[in-house]
Amino acid sequence: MQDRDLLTSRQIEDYRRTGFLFQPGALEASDIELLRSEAEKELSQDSPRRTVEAATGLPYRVHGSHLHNDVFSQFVRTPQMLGVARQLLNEDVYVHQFKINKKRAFQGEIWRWHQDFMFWHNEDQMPEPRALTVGVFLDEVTEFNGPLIVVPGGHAEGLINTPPQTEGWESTLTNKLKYSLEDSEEMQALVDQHGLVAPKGPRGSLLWFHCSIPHGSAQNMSPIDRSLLLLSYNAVSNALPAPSPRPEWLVGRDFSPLEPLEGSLTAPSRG
Ligand SMILES: O=C(O)CCC(=O)C(=O)O
Repeated sequence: MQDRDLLTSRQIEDYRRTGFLFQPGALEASDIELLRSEAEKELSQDSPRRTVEAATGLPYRVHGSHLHNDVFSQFVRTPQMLGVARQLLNEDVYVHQFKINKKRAFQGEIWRWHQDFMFWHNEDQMPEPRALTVGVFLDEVTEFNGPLIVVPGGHAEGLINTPPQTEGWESTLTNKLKYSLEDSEEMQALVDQHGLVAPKGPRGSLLWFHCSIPHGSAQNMSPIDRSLLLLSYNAVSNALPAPSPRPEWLVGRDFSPLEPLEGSLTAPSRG
């Protein structure tokens, strides 16, 4: 199958206009179960790539698993991910960032409004907003467990000027966001104009979104976990021009075009 066959021209037009594309229940059940169990393994292993809640010491985020875990390294190259990213960005891509965010039942915290490109431009010198993220629903996402909310069409307005609210790259690991759109008049105006959308769906749903779309998510006060795998691709022509102090597990430095995986995702062998 060629990349051009993965999405219809209508889906691509919708993505360009709204800045997002939702594919409910798109992944095979066996693939999503494999990703879920590998995500739990990643979250349970102590590592500098893992971020824990200050109050409880419980992990809620891990970065860079595609560089350390064979299933995730395969996953970023599956045609369903890589092919769609190439179709939407219209060129070869590499992985700029990979993270798993677990928003725990009863506890999972808010992610304030932000634009990913604000971080990638200011912290990593990414030249242009030619990057995107796919959010893979590792759990069912409902209105109760903190769905990701986007401002449809908000990507087209470009970056909203936001002064840094914390210092140092380490603060970009946590949900105390360095560049947050909270209290921003521009954000208010965008929502007045475009409204808000929170795509919801079963495990294995895919939410593609443009790196400039304003987004965020509320606390999870429900008794149901909400884990989200966030895989960000950048166009090869938009590779970072200079080193950044952020480590490679946080910001991709291998700018070679990714080649598609042949065959299907394979579970690690036991023993
Ligand atoms: O997990 C979420 O709900 C949002 C996280 C997010 O936007 C991010 O990590 O940049």
